[in-house]
Amino acid sequence: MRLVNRQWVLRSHPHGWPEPGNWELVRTEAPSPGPGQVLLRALYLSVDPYMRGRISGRATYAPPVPLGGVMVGAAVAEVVQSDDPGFAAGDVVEHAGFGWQEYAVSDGRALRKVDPSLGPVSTALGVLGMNGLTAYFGLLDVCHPRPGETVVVSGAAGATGSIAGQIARIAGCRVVGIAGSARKVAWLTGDLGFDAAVDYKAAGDLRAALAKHCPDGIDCYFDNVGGPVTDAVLSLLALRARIAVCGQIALYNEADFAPVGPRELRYLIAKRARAEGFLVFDYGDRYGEGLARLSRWVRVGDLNYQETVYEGIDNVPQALIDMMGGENVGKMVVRVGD
Ligand code: NAP
Ligand code: FER
Repeated sequence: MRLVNRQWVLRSHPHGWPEPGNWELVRTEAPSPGPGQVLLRALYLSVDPYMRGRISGRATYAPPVPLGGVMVGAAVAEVVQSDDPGFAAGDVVEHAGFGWQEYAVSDGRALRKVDPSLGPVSTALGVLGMNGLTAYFGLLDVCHPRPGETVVVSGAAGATGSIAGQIARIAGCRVVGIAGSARKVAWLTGDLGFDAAVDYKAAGDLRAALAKHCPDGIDCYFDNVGGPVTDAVLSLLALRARIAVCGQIALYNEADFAPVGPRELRYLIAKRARAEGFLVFDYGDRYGEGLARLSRWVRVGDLNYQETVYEGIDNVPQALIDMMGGENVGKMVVRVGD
Protein backbone atom coordinates (compact mmCIF):
# COMPACT_ATOMS: atom_id res chain seq x y z
CA MET A 1 0.00 0.00 0.00
CA ARG A 2 1.62 3.28 -1.12
CA LEU A 3 -0.04 6.27 0.45
CA VAL A 4 0.60 9.82 -0.72
CA ASN A 5 1.34 12.19 2.16
CA ARG A 6 0.81 15.90 1.57
CA GLN A 7 2.96 17.99 3.89
CA TRP A 8 3.41 21.72 4.45
CA VAL A 9 7.12 22.55 4.63
CA LEU A 10 8.51 25.91 5.71
CA ARG A 11 10.22 27.74 2.83
CA SER A 12 10.92 31.19 4.30
CA HIS A 13 10.69 33.13 7.54
CA PRO A 14 7.97 35.79 7.53
CA HIS A 15 8.81 39.36 8.35
CA GLY A 16 5.69 40.72 10.01
CA TRP A 17 2.51 38.88 8.99
CA PRO A 18 3.02 35.41 7.44
CA GLU A 19 1.72 34.66 3.94
CA PRO A 20 0.74 31.22 2.56
CA GLY A 21 3.84 31.47 0.35
CA ASN A 22 6.06 31.09 3.42
CA TRP A 23 5.16 27.39 3.16
CA GLU A 24 4.96 24.90 0.29
CA LEU A 25 2.62 21.91 0.04
CA VAL A 26 4.73 18.93 -1.10
CA ARG A 27 3.77 15.34 -1.88
CA THR A 28 5.80 12.52 -0.39
CA GLU A 29 5.20 8.88 0.38
CA ALA A 30 3.59 8.22 3.76
CA PRO A 31 6.02 6.74 6.29
CA SER A 32 5.88 3.09 7.35
CA PRO A 33 5.54 2.32 11.04
CA GLY A 34 8.55 0.62 12.64
CA PRO A 35 8.47 -1.87 15.53
CA GLY A 36 6.22 -0.61 18.33
CA GLN A 37 5.01 2.31 16.19
CA VAL A 38 1.61 3.50 15.07
CA LEU A 39 0.64 4.89 11.62
CA LEU A 40 -1.76 7.83 11.93
CA ARG A 41 -4.03 9.62 9.45
CA ALA A 42 -4.95 13.22 10.28
CA LEU A 43 -8.59 14.14 10.89
CA TYR A 44 -8.12 17.70 12.23
CA LEU A 45 -5.02 19.90 12.29
CA SER A 46 -4.65 22.66 14.86
CA VAL A 47 -3.48 26.19 14.14
CA ASP A 48 -2.12 28.06 17.16
CA PRO A 49 -0.49 31.42 17.88
CA TYR A 50 2.71 29.76 19.18
CA MET A 51 3.37 28.71 15.56
CA ARG A 52 4.28 32.30 14.74
CA GLY A 53 7.24 31.91 17.09
CA ARG A 54 8.30 28.61 15.53
CA ILE A 55 8.56 30.06 12.00
CA SER A 56 10.48 33.16 13.05
CA GLY A 57 13.86 31.47 12.68
CA ARG A 58 14.63 32.28 16.31
CA ALA A 59 14.58 29.87 19.24
CA THR A 60 11.64 30.31 21.60
CA TYR A 61 10.82 27.83 24.36
CA ALA A 62 11.29 25.26 21.60
CA PRO A 63 13.63 25.08 18.60
CA PRO A 64 12.46 26.84 15.40
CA VAL A 65 11.12 24.88 12.43
CA PRO A 66 14.07 24.64 9.99
CA LEU A 67 13.64 25.80 6.40
CA GLY A 68 12.57 22.73 4.41
CA GLY A 69 11.19 21.10 7.56
CA VAL A 70 7.58 19.97 8.02
CA MET A 71 5.59 22.60 9.90
CA VAL A 72 4.92 21.72 13.55
CA GLY A 73 1.47 21.38 15.00
CA ALA A 74 -0.95 19.20 16.92
CA ALA A 75 -3.55 16.96 15.29
CA VAL A 76 -6.40 14.65 16.06
CA ALA A 77 -5.79 11.53 14.02
CA GLU A 78 -7.09 8.03 13.39
CA VAL A 79 -4.90 4.99 13.92
CA VAL A 80 -4.49 3.26 10.54
CA GLN A 81 -2.11 0.50 11.60
CA SER A 82 -0.59 -0.28 14.99
CA ASP A 83 2.34 -2.27 16.29
CA ASP A 84 1.71 -0.93 19.81
CA PRO A 85 -0.59 -3.19 21.89
CA GLY A 86 -2.11 -0.07 23.49
CA PHE A 87 -3.61 1.14 20.18
CA ALA A 88 -5.83 -0.48 17.56
CA ALA A 89 -6.80 0.55 14.04
CA GLY A 90 -9.73 2.95 14.28
CA ASP A 91 -8.71 4.51 17.61
CA VAL A 92 -8.77 8.31 17.65
CA VAL A 93 -5.78 10.03 19.26
CA GLU A 94 -4.35 13.49 19.85
CA HIS A 95 -0.70 14.02 18.95
CA ALA A 96 0.94 17.35 19.83
CA GLY A 97 3.85 16.69 17.46
CA PHE A 98 1.95 15.46 14.41
CA GLY A 99 2.82 18.34 12.04
CA TRP A 100 0.96 19.92 9.12
CA GLN A 101 0.60 16.73 7.07
CA GLU A 102 -1.84 13.92 6.32
CA TYR A 103 0.07 10.94 7.73
CA ALA A 104 2.62 10.48 10.52
CA VAL A 105 4.13 7.62 12.47
CA SER A 106 4.50 7.86 16.21
CA ASP A 107 5.57 6.16 19.33
CA GLY A 108 2.49 5.32 21.44
CA ARG A 109 3.91 7.37 24.32
CA ALA A 110 3.38 10.61 22.39
CA LEU A 111 -0.34 9.87 21.92
CA ARG A 112 -3.39 10.62 24.00
CA LYS A 113 -6.51 8.55 23.32
CA VAL A 114 -9.58 10.62 22.53
CA ASP A 115 -12.96 9.50 23.83
CA PRO A 116 -15.51 10.29 21.05
CA SER A 117 -18.36 10.11 23.58
CA LEU A 118 -17.16 13.39 25.15
CA GLY A 119 -18.02 15.43 22.05
CA PRO A 120 -16.69 16.04 18.53
CA VAL A 121 -13.14 14.62 18.41
CA SER A 122 -11.82 18.03 17.27
CA THR A 123 -12.42 19.30 20.83
CA ALA A 124 -9.29 17.37 21.85
CA LEU A 125 -7.39 20.26 20.20
CA GLY A 126 -9.42 22.98 21.96
CA VAL A 127 -11.67 22.93 24.99
CA LEU A 128 -10.66 19.35 25.89
CA GLY A 129 -7.02 19.86 24.93
CA MET A 130 -4.28 22.45 25.00
CA ASN A 131 -6.52 25.52 25.10
CA GLY A 132 -8.81 24.22 27.84
CA LEU A 133 -5.81 23.21 29.92
CA THR A 134 -4.14 26.58 29.40
CA ALA A 135 -7.28 28.35 30.55
CA TYR A 136 -7.72 26.01 33.52
CA PHE A 137 -4.20 26.23 34.93
CA GLY A 138 -3.59 29.84 33.95
CA LEU A 139 -6.75 31.04 35.59
CA LEU A 140 -6.88 28.83 38.67
CA ASP A 141 -3.15 28.38 39.38
CA VAL A 142 -1.73 31.72 38.29
CA CYS A 143 -4.62 34.14 39.00
CA HIS A 144 -6.13 32.37 42.04
CA PRO A 145 -9.57 33.98 41.60
CA ARG A 146 -11.83 34.24 44.64
CA PRO A 147 -15.65 34.35 44.52
CA GLY A 148 -16.95 37.88 44.02
CA GLU A 149 -13.76 39.16 42.43
CA THR A 150 -13.69 40.88 39.04
CA VAL A 151 -11.85 38.92 36.33
CA VAL A 152 -11.02 40.46 32.95
CA VAL A 153 -10.07 38.24 30.00
CA SER A 154 -8.57 39.58 26.77
CA GLY A 155 -8.85 37.54 23.58
CA ALA A 156 -12.05 36.48 25.31
CA ALA A 157 -13.83 34.93 22.31
CA GLY A 158 -10.84 32.82 21.30
CA ALA A 159 -10.07 29.19 22.07
CA THR A 160 -8.31 29.90 25.37
CA GLY A 161 -10.02 33.10 26.49
CA SER A 162 -13.56 31.75 26.03
CA ILE A 163 -12.75 28.90 28.42
CA ALA A 164 -10.80 31.03 30.92
CA GLY A 165 -13.75 33.42 31.26
CA GLN A 166 -16.24 30.62 31.81
CA ILE A 167 -14.05 28.99 34.46
CA ALA A 168 -13.93 32.36 36.22
CA ARG A 169 -17.74 32.44 36.07
CA ILE A 170 -17.89 28.90 37.49
CA ALA A 171 -15.51 30.06 40.26
CA GLY A 172 -18.09 32.69 41.25
CA CYS A 173 -16.36 35.73 39.81
CA ARG A 174 -17.71 38.72 37.93
CA VAL A 175 -16.34 38.25 34.40
CA VAL A 176 -15.67 40.91 31.79
CA GLY A 177 -14.42 39.91 28.35
CA ILE A 178 -12.60 41.92 25.70
CA ALA A 179 -12.97 40.83 22.06
CA GLY A 180 -12.86 42.23 18.54
CA SER A 181 -16.42 42.24 17.15
CA ALA A 182 -20.07 42.78 18.07
CA ARG A 183 -20.78 39.14 17.23
CA LYS A 184 -18.10 37.95 19.66
CA VAL A 185 -19.34 40.29 22.40
CA ALA A 186 -22.89 38.95 21.97
CA TRP A 187 -21.64 35.36 22.27
CA LEU A 188 -19.72 36.15 25.46
CA THR A 189 -22.61 37.83 27.27
CA GLY A 190 -25.15 35.38 25.81
CA ASP A 191 -24.24 31.68 25.63
CA LEU A 192 -21.07 32.00 27.72
CA GLY A 193 -22.60 33.93 30.63
CA PHE A 194 -19.99 36.68 30.90
CA ASP A 195 -21.31 39.58 33.01
CA ALA A 196 -20.12 42.08 30.40
CA ALA A 197 -17.99 42.30 27.29
CA VAL A 198 -16.37 45.11 25.36
CA ASP A 199 -15.53 45.30 21.64
CA TYR A 200 -12.04 46.83 21.78
CA LYS A 201 -12.19 47.80 18.10
CA ALA A 202 -15.42 49.78 18.48
CA ALA A 203 -15.05 51.06 22.05
CA GLY A 204 -13.13 54.23 21.30
CA ASP A 205 -11.90 54.88 24.84
CA LEU A 206 -11.36 51.28 25.95
CA ARG A 207 -10.26 52.31 29.44
CA ALA A 208 -13.52 54.19 30.01
CA ALA A 209 -15.61 51.31 28.63
CA LEU A 210 -13.88 48.84 30.95
CA ALA A 211 -14.07 51.15 33.95
CA LYS A 212 -17.85 51.21 33.61
CA HIS A 213 -18.00 47.41 33.94
CA CYS A 214 -15.34 47.19 36.67
CA PRO A 215 -16.37 49.76 39.28
CA ASP A 216 -14.27 48.09 42.00
CA GLY A 217 -11.23 47.60 39.81
CA ILE A 218 -9.82 44.43 38.25
CA ASP A 219 -8.65 41.68 40.61
CA CYS A 220 -7.53 39.16 37.99
CA TYR A 221 -6.45 39.71 34.41
CA PHE A 222 -6.02 36.74 32.06
CA ASP A 223 -4.03 38.33 29.25
CA ASN A 224 -4.02 36.70 25.82
CA VAL A 225 -3.16 39.74 23.75
CA GLY A 226 -0.91 42.46 25.26
CA GLY A 227 -0.56 45.74 23.37
CA PRO A 228 -3.00 48.63 23.77
CA VAL A 229 -5.72 46.36 25.24
CA THR A 230 -3.44 45.48 28.14
CA ASP A 231 -2.43 49.10 28.62
CA ALA A 232 -6.09 49.93 29.27
CA VAL A 233 -6.53 47.06 31.73
CA LEU A 234 -3.42 47.83 33.77
CA SER A 235 -4.67 51.30 34.62
CA LEU A 236 -7.73 49.75 36.32
CA LEU A 237 -6.14 47.13 38.59
CA ALA A 238 -7.47 46.58 42.10
CA LEU A 239 -5.25 46.22 45.16
CA ARG A 240 -3.18 43.00 45.01
CA ALA A 241 -4.32 42.15 41.49
CA ARG A 242 -2.96 39.03 39.78
CA ILE A 243 -2.15 38.94 36.08
CA ALA A 244 -1.63 35.70 34.15
CA VAL A 245 0.47 36.51 31.08
CA CYS A 246 -0.81 33.77 28.80
CA GLY A 247 -0.09 35.33 25.40
CA GLN A 248 0.75 38.59 23.65
CA ILE A 249 -0.72 37.96 20.21
CA ALA A 250 -1.00 41.67 19.43
CA LEU A 251 2.80 41.68 19.23
CA TYR A 252 3.61 38.41 17.41
CA ASN A 253 3.39 39.83 13.88
CA GLU A 254 5.18 43.06 14.63
CA ALA A 255 8.20 43.11 12.32
CA ASP A 256 11.26 42.23 14.39
CA PHE A 257 10.36 43.45 17.86
CA ALA A 258 7.42 45.03 19.59
CA PRO A 259 7.63 48.82 19.32
CA VAL A 260 8.01 49.20 23.08
CA GLY A 261 8.25 46.90 26.10
CA PRO A 262 5.52 46.20 28.66
CA ARG A 263 4.42 49.78 28.79
CA GLU A 264 2.30 50.30 31.84
CA LEU A 265 4.08 48.36 34.58
CA ARG A 266 4.03 51.51 36.72
CA TYR A 267 0.43 50.66 37.59
CA LEU A 268 1.58 47.52 39.41
CA ILE A 269 3.45 49.55 42.05
CA ALA A 270 0.72 51.18 44.10
CA LYS A 271 -1.58 48.19 43.64
CA ARG A 272 1.10 45.69 44.81
CA ALA A 273 0.04 43.68 41.75
CA ARG A 274 1.76 40.56 40.43
CA ALA A 275 2.17 39.60 36.76
CA GLU A 276 3.32 36.08 35.96
CA GLY A 277 3.99 34.34 32.68
CA PHE A 278 3.23 30.64 32.41
CA LEU A 279 3.42 27.75 29.95
CA VAL A 280 0.73 25.09 29.95
CA PHE A 281 3.40 22.39 29.45
CA ASP A 282 4.63 22.96 33.01
CA TYR A 283 1.39 21.35 34.21
CA GLY A 284 1.88 18.08 32.31
CA ASP A 285 1.59 15.99 35.47
CA ARG A 286 -1.83 17.55 36.18
CA TYR A 287 -3.42 17.25 32.70
CA GLY A 288 -5.55 14.35 33.94
CA GLU A 289 -7.08 16.52 36.65
CA GLY A 290 -7.65 19.40 34.23
CA LEU A 291 -9.20 17.27 31.47
CA ALA A 292 -11.48 15.47 33.95
CA ARG A 293 -12.89 18.76 35.25
CA LEU A 294 -13.15 20.37 31.81
CA SER A 295 -14.99 17.28 30.45
CA ARG A 296 -17.39 17.29 33.36
CA TRP A 297 -18.17 20.99 32.91
CA VAL A 298 -18.82 20.41 29.20
CA ARG A 299 -21.02 17.39 29.94
CA VAL A 300 -23.22 19.21 32.48
CA GLY A 301 -23.48 22.30 30.27
CA ASP A 302 -21.43 24.69 32.44
CA LEU A 303 -18.82 25.10 29.73
CA ASN A 304 -19.87 26.11 26.22
CA TYR A 305 -17.56 26.11 23.26
CA GLN A 306 -17.53 26.93 19.59
CA GLU A 307 -15.20 25.94 16.77
CA THR A 308 -14.34 27.60 13.49
CA VAL A 309 -13.60 24.79 11.04
CA TYR A 310 -11.73 25.33 7.77
CA GLU A 311 -11.77 22.54 5.20
CA GLY A 312 -8.84 20.84 3.53
CA ILE A 313 -5.09 20.63 3.91
CA ASP A 314 -4.70 23.31 1.20
CA ASN A 315 -6.09 25.89 3.63
CA VAL A 316 -3.94 25.32 6.72
CA PRO A 317 -1.63 28.36 6.32
CA GLN A 318 -4.63 30.61 5.60
CA ALA A 319 -6.37 29.26 8.70
CA LEU A 320 -3.37 30.24 10.84
CA ILE A 321 -3.27 33.73 9.30
CA ASP A 322 -7.04 34.20 9.67
CA MET A 323 -6.96 33.05 13.30
CA MET A 324 -4.33 35.66 14.10
CA GLY A 325 -6.51 38.20 12.28
CA GLY A 326 -9.51 37.37 14.47
CA GLU A 327 -11.66 35.49 11.92
CA ASN A 328 -12.25 32.66 14.40
CA VAL A 329 -14.88 32.37 17.11
CA GLY A 330 -13.60 29.85 19.64
CA LYS A 331 -11.04 27.32 18.44
CA MET A 332 -9.79 27.37 14.82
CA VAL A 333 -9.13 23.90 13.37
CA VAL A 334 -8.77 22.52 9.85
CA ARG A 335 -10.60 19.34 8.87
CA VAL A 336 -8.36 17.29 6.61
CA GLY A 337 -9.88 13.81 6.79
CA ASP A 338 -13.19 12.04 7.46
P1 NAP B 1 -7.45 32.46 19.83
O1 NAP B 1 -7.71 33.37 20.97
O2 NAP B 1 -8.42 31.41 19.51
O3 NAP B 1 -7.21 33.30 18.50
C1 NAP B 1 -6.44 34.46 18.51
C2 NAP B 1 -7.31 35.71 18.74
O4 NAP B 1 -6.47 36.80 19.09
C3 NAP B 1 -8.04 36.18 17.50
O5 NAP B 1 -9.25 35.50 17.31
C4 NAP B 1 -8.23 37.68 17.77
O6 NAP B 1 -9.53 37.91 18.30
C5 NAP B 1 -7.19 37.99 18.85
N1 NAP B 1 -6.24 39.02 18.40
C6 NAP B 1 -5.43 38.97 17.32
N2 NAP B 1 -4.73 40.12 17.22
C7 NAP B 1 -5.11 40.91 18.25
C8 NAP B 1 -4.73 42.22 18.68
N3 NAP B 1 -3.84 42.97 17.99
N4 NAP B 1 -5.31 42.73 19.79
C9 NAP B 1 -6.23 42.00 20.46
N5 NAP B 1 -6.63 40.75 20.11
C10 NAP B 1 -6.07 40.22 19.02
O7 NAP B 1 -6.01 31.80 20.04
P2 NAP B 1 -5.55 30.87 21.25
O8 NAP B 1 -4.90 29.69 20.66
O9 NAP B 1 -6.65 30.71 22.22
O10 NAP B 1 -4.40 31.74 21.92
C11 NAP B 1 -4.72 32.90 22.67
C12 NAP B 1 -3.46 33.42 23.35
O11 NAP B 1 -3.00 32.46 24.29
C13 NAP B 1 -2.32 33.66 22.39
O12 NAP B 1 -1.64 34.84 22.77
C14 NAP B 1 -1.42 32.46 22.61
O13 NAP B 1 -0.10 32.76 22.31
C15 NAP B 1 -1.66 32.17 24.06
N6 NAP B 1 -1.41 30.77 24.50
C16 NAP B 1 -0.52 30.59 25.51
C17 NAP B 1 -0.29 29.33 26.02
C18 NAP B 1 0.65 29.17 27.17
O14 NAP B 1 1.00 28.04 27.51
N7 NAP B 1 1.07 30.26 27.79
C19 NAP B 1 -0.97 28.22 25.49
C20 NAP B 1 -1.92 28.45 24.45
C21 NAP B 1 -2.13 29.74 23.97
P3 NAP B 1 -10.24 39.37 18.26
O15 NAP B 1 -11.29 39.28 17.20
O16 NAP B 1 -10.81 39.50 19.62
O17 NAP B 1 -9.19 40.37 17.94
C1 FER C 1 2.28 30.74 23.05
C2 FER C 1 2.96 31.91 22.84
C3 FER C 1 4.29 32.01 23.19
C4 FER C 1 2.90 29.65 23.61
C5 FER C 1 4.23 29.73 23.96
C6 FER C 1 4.94 30.93 23.75
C7 FER C 1 2.56 27.39 24.21
C8 FER C 1 6.38 31.01 24.08
C9 FER C 1 7.18 32.00 23.60
C10 FER C 1 8.67 32.04 23.79
O1 FER C 1 9.27 31.07 24.24
O2 FER C 1 9.25 33.07 23.47
O3 FER C 1 0.99 30.62 22.68
O4 FER C 1 2.08 28.55 23.72
